[in-house]
Amino acid sequence: MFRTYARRTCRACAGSDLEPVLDLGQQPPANAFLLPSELGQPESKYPLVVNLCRNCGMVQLADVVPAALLFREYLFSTSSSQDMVQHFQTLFQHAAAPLPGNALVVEVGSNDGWALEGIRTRNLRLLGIDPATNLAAAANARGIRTLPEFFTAAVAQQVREADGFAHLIVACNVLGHVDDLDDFCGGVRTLLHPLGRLIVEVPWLRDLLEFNEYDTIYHEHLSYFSLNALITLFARHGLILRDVEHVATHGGSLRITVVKAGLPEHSVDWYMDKERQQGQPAALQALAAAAAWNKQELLERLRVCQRRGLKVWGYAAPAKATVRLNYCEIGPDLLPCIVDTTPAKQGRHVPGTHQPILPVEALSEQPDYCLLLAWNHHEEILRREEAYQLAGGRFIMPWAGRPSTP
Ligand code: JHZ
Ligand code: ZN
Repeated sequence: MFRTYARRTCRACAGSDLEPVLDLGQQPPANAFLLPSELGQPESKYPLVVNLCRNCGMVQLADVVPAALLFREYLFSTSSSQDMVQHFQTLFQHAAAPLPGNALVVEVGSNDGWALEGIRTRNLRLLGIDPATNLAAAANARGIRTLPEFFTAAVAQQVREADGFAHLIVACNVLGHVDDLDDFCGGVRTLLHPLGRLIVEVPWLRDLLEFNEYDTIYHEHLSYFSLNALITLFARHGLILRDVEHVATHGGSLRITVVKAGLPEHSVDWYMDKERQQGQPAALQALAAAAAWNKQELLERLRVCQRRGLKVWGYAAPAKATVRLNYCEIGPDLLPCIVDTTPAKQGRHVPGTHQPILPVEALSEQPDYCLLLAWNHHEEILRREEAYQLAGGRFIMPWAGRPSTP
């Protein structure tokens, strides 16, 4: 059992006016899928309490599980979704298009390196940085140079000394995982070329609140960003948030471009307005009730299926499945197993609720329904599992709604 530490200052503005707004109870680390031999042993669980900074509006976890426990061996790989690989490769292809020959491109949180693959044939120097030693080794084995490190100011300094400035730094779904964002921004300042760009993607707090995406709240995700919090953070480090796009990934994300010099474009004001219209403090207060409502509603639907003798399995074991199943207390009695395409997850069990994870080929047993726990990939999954649907199987969404039609 590792010890958590309580964070008392805001990760974006360094203020200390933090107010608890949601308590999801004691939860296991969402990606700590258990080996069969670990099933009988006591499991580590940690508090999952969300704070709001009343100064800058940043939403963030109160308790920090050590990063070394969460990220050094990582079972999630980007390449588990073809749509996501496509999304990131396209991002790199567009962002790299205007770069001078031989420019350095750095991806922070490069996972298994599949995003960088999108520009490997270009005349550029590519470098991935990712703390997961298993994933960095896989990327290196394919020739995508990857440092098995957390991105820190010290690592940025080392890279700059060895490779020079980076014209492009990309960090997708990584900022939320970083406890010391000041150190991260310091690293960006050190490594980014004066005319270079940092491109960041983070799930957007507005969408989390709008669509009740409480299952994306887990220990790995220390921050849930509003645009206002991002601007505040970068401004404290002399970095300018130049433009914003809204992208559909992970339930709705912001893609932002950050530069060392320049002026913000109109898109920044436009999305700031969207946040103001939502009225975030009120929407945050409603989140606890929305999560509790989902729990009751989902349990009821599963019980009805059980009473009618219908077989319901889970489809996909993303980190967010661990959160939803544990928070809703959905055990193997209501949902006996889960199928997932990731070989490293198969044969393991969901932390806390213990459903076994089977290969997707097990769907040939034709459960009546599959609860689609990786709802963010629903289009790809419905495409992929056509045979199951044609044979009469149906997907159901984890929020109240209709079964899908094939
Ligand atoms: P997916 C990850 O969260 C991890 P997770 C991380 N912490 C993060 O920040 C977010 O992304 C943004 C399976 N699958 O992408 C594969 C199928 O079985 O929702 C994966 O196990 N069949 C870095 O873990 C899971 O679903 C399929 O056809 O919540 C998807 O996990 C497809 C497409 C996926 O991320
Ligand atoms: Zn703050």
